[in-house]
Amino acid sequence: MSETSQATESRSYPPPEDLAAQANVGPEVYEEAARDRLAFWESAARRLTWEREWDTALDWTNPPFAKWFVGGKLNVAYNCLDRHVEAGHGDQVAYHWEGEPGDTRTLTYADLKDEVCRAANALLELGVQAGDRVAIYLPMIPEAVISMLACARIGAVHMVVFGGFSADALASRITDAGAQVVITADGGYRRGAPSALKPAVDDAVSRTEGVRHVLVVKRTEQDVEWSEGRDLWWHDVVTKQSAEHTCEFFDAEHPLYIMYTSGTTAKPKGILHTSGGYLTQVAYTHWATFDLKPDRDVYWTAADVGWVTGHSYIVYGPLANRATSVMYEGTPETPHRGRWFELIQKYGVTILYTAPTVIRTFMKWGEDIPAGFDLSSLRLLGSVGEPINPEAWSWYHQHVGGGRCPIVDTWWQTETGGHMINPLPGVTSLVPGSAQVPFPGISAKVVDDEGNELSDDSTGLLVLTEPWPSMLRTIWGDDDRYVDTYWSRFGNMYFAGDGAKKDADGNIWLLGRVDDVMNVSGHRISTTEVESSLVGHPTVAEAAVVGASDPTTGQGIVAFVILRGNAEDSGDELVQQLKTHVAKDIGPIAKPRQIMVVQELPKTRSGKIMRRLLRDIAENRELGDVTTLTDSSVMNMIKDKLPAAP
Ligand code: 6R9
Repeated sequence: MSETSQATESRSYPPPEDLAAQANVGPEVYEEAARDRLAFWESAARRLTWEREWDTALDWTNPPFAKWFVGGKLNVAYNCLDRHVEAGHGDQVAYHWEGEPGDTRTLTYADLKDEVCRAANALLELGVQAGDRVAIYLPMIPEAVISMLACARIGAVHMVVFGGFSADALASRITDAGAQVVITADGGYRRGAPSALKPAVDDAVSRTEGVRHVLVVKRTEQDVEWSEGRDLWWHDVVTKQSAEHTCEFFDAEHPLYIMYTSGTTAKPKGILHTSGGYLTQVAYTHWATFDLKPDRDVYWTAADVGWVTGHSYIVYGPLANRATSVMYEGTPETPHRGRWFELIQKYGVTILYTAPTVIRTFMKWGEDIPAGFDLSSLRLLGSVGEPINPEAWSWYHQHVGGGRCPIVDTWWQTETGGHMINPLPGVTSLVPGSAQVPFPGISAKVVDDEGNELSDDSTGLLVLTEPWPSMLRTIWGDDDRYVDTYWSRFGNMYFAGDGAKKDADGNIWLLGRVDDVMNVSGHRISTTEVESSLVGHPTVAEAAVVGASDPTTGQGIVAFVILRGNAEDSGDELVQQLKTHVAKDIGPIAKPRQIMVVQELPKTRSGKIMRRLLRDIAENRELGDVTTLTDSSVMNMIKDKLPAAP
């Protein structure tokens, strides 16, 4: 198949008839939301249980500081657990949890409620009060979810740090958030071996002030250093608590969590989310985008809770909707490359949500692996984190979804809290590679540098023109930076930082971060487009493209590619072939100056390629901050392979 770059993508997949006939939402939601956006979000909020209903849906009198559902009171954990147990669903499985070594735990809604109440009582005993910050640095074990909900239950603000991040990254976040308690584990399992967490916490806490207690879950039984008085075992402190806890109800705008965004810029930003609007939008989008049927579906977000995707679509959305979920601790290749497919088969997963980077990895490993498992339970697939290249879309559609499952490509951000641009599976005809249309009740546009709306495939900037319920409320401790970063460029519109274009059918194509747009001899070329073209070549599994400064053209295109499992690296010949392929696909101006075949690419927890580091390499610079890489050794591997720059 050669017509796979975004420029030429023209396939369209209408919704499967049986799905459309029973879908949770139909085309009417777009009309309802267009008629009265606030009334639409109010009806979405009524899917939750409120102790007191709000007086005002939206207070936007002090933009860009939004308040949603003003006057309303609710408890987020109550909405995720107690109300389902009270309605007679206590025996329903909330999580089928699977550890990397193959150990399992099944938590029903009643079990989870009990565990959360115990943890809430323990936090109270440790002196944690509503509004206090609690850092969570755990592997993908049930205690991660339990800790988050225990905080929510007592009104404490959680701040989850991805377990793969360094002590440095943890220390700066603990300091910035002012956390008083850290919840961690001795370690977790990663690639077949126990990987320690506690030493990083000891290191981080020694460099910060204000941490009174470190609560430690025993997971791997590794030896740990112990600071008497400060450190406490989870099994000593939590397990003995009562499973009764009467929850308090908090204002809709009570802070729920802080999540630091991945280090694609200098100092990480503490994105603040609050309770009522956030839960409204994540619950509603989870239900509508994935057509979730709580009595039938087995839902799996295969991602880490340390990423916003885990917060919204492993924890809050699925639990608010009473979903049965799968949660998996480890990596896709442990103990073998079919592990995910084995889990889909074992639990009868019906909905799978993951990132394009994983799909491209599966492509590299070859389609024989998914073909070895029974994946017939799947009925819907989702994608998040990056544009999904049409080639990867087709592979996912065919080799995972058996050609029958719609793929919902969801564009959103840590800052937006929930889905913003995506198709609806019972309504939208899918166009591979495009996230397509704003979610009902969301207003998005593509504009030029002056803020004028663009259409017809002109490349511009994505903006959101109206406030939405799950929007960030500020950057923790830095209102000015919030205004500067997101609202100063266009005044009254939210600047997302993504390049985008809108086609004649109204579909929005995301083109990567604005700083990923290259300027070659005065032409704006998106890294995403060149990457998509490369991945469209039969030998390439994954590609990362950066613009490196060039004395003649301003910037020159430098590509790093990973080959598919069955492709042969014929050296120069292959590189020439790939250059010609891109030139034919997009145009001679997009022909890469240099292409390097590598084994791995530097990625963040969410699978985003850290192009900043590749640019450092392409321009022969010292490497910048690598604290948010999942594996910092890949940079040395790439450097070692490097020919001298031309
Ligand atoms: C949820 C999440 C946000 C950035 C965002 C954009 C990119 C996410 C995407 C996508 C194209 C999609 N992004 N989903 N680009 N299509 N479906 O990823 O949050 O980690 O904060 O990243 O990710 O560039 O601006 P976060």
